[in-house]
Formats: sequence, structure tokens, C-alpha cells
Amino acid sequence: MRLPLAVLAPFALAVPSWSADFADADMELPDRGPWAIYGTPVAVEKSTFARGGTQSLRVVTDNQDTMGGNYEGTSHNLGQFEAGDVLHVSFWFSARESKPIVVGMGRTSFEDRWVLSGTDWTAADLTLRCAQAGNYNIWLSQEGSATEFFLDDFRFEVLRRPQLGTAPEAERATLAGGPLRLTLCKQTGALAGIENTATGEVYAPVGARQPLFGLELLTADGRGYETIPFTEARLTKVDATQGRAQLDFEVPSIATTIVVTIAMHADGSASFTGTVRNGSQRTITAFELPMIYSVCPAADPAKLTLVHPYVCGQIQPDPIKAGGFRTLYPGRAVMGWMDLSGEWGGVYLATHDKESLGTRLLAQPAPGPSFDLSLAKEIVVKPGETWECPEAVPRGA
Ligand SMILES: [Ca+2]
Ligand SMILES: [Ca+2]
Repeated sequence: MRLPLAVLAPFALAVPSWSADFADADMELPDRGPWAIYGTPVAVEKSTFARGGTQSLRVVTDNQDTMGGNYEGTSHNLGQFEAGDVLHVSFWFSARESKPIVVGMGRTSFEDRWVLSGTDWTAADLTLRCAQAGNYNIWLSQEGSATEFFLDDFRFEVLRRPQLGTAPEAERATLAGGPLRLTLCKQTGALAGIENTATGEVYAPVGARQPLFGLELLTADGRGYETIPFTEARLTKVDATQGRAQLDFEVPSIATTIVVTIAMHADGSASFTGTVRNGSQRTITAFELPMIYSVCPAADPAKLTLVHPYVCGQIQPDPIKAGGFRTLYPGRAVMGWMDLSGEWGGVYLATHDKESLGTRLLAQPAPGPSFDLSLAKEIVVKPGETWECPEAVPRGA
């Protein structure tokens, strides 16, 4: 059945909450405030050597009597978050003799770790996607030798995992070519259901709207990156048949348009392609398509298996507990695909890219419990330019 072409009034999803609660971010409190001592540093104290205002935080380590390996320094609580929330911390540091510092983020251990170095005041820009619900911290420490460094002007942003609500039944379109059946929300362009009609499994709940794509841009000052979530995109036109859909979006805040085409195939696969037309004054640095969110291709989530592309394909049993992965291909990953399966099969997601652009692959736990899978291309789309996103293929197997 061919659904009629519909021209929609712009319909925006709820705006995500960016929170910035981070006490003493500018280090101007008179005392140490919320900056905790961790391990056995020599000093964690305020200093008048400041990047902004009149104070910074001075951290001195001696690499002696340290706990948990070589680490010691200062830490700051970030707060309570859910699986799938994205924490973005930026700050400035200055380390004596340009010695590296190590930054960790996580709940009770470094779930991600960065080694930073620079001369004079240097900007740092770190992002962690929470793999589990819990209370998160940031630790700032030495690498493996005594050091002295100064910290100032922190900024903390939280991109909560989107809650997009339910697509009204009258606004759903169903796409299928083989056993993979996708449901789309014709109001928002959100994906709203993934099923395998061969096994009768529901991989992602039908009706529950999930994001389809995301963008990343350079900030206005060119020093950092800003994520534009799917919730900022408005669907302006949709044309859906059973085997194919074209969705036209605009992102008013950055004057950019995006066209996503989905084609369904008899083998149970789907092809996602996109066209991004950058009408903003900033450079677009990444385009994420598709986002295959909230999938659980298993009756028992503990029976999930994740095949991810480290080395020759690593098999991760119980990936909800193990935390999944984020990686870059080519890079640490040697293959541009991943596979999440349960008792009877599952979802395979691959990039088909002749240009071999850098591809970020993500498969990480989400509430439910379930998994969020996505592919993102690292690109440079300058103001006024148009870019064609190579094909990405999810398949129900
Ligand atoms: Ca300051
Ligand atoms: Ca020490």
C-alpha cells in the first residue's frame, strides 16, 4: 500500500535537558569546596595563577604512596545518571614542564581515561556515555610521575538519553521488504519499532519513538564540538511506501536540512542513506545514521551476545553487564560492523562505505535493559556545502 505524500506542519520533539550543575567550576570559592582529595597528593588547593577570574585549583602529586596504581590528585562528583546519558566536561589545564595529566570518568573506577598534555593553558574536551545507571565522578591525576598542574573554568553539560514518547497509531508507517519490519512515526520521523517477522520477535517496542540521526558541529568559537540531537530536527515532508521511505528534515537552529532515505530489501536488510546540506556558518564534523536504539533481540537480556569489531571480531557475552563498546573504524576497530543477537538471531549493523571515512561505532547499554547501536561518520562539511552519507545497513538475522 502506498501511503500518500504528506506535507507536515513542523513538529518538534521535546527539547533535551542540558544541565550545567557543577559547583565551583570557576575555582573562585575561597576554600577547596567540592574538589576532593584522592589518593595521596601533596597539595590540592586554590592558587592565584588563574586562567579566568582570580583563582585556579593547584594540584601537586609526588607519585609516592599512591593508591590504585599510580593515580592521585583531585576528584569532583558529577551526579546521578542513567544508562545512555552523555556527559560532556570541558576545562582548562596548565601542567608544569608540559607533563601529561590523566583524567578518568566513571562510577567507582575509570570507565574511560584520557591522557592530556599541552603547554601553557590548554583546553580539554571530554565526553563519556554512561554504560550503566549510577553516580559518576571525574578524577584528575598524574600519569606516572610527580607533577604540578592547575585547573580552571570547567563546563559540564549533560545530554540526557532522549525520551520521545509514543507515536500515535494513526501516525505510524510500516516498512518491510523481508523479515525486518520497521515502524516510522510520520509526525516526527522517529523510528518507532523494529520487528523480525520471521521469528515473531520484537527487537524495539512498536510505537515507542527513538531518535534516527544526530549531528555534531564545531562550536561557534571553533574550539570544541556541539552535539545537535535528533530532538532539534523537524520533519517537513515524508513519503513512505512499504519498501521505501524518504524523510525530509530541517534543523532550524543551524539552518541545515537533512534528507534520509530508507530502502527495505528481501533478505531482511535495510539501507539508510542521508544528504546533509549545511546552511550554518559552522563546520559539521559528524553525522550519525542510523541510530538503532532500545533494541533487545532476546527473550532474556542476559542471553545477549555482542560481536564487536576489535581485532578479528571479539565476542562479548552479557554485554549489558560488560558495557558494550564505542570505537572507531578504521582505527581500533578492524571491521565496520557489529552484531547483537539473542536466542534466535538479532541485529547486524554495517557501514557500506567506498571512501572508508572514519566511522564511530557504538553499541552500549540502555534502559530496559536494552541496547543502543549506531554508526556515525566523521566528516568535514563546511558552511554552504552538501554531503552524501554513504549507505548503512542494519539487518535482522
Ligand atoms: Ca578561576
Ligand atoms: Ca602521593
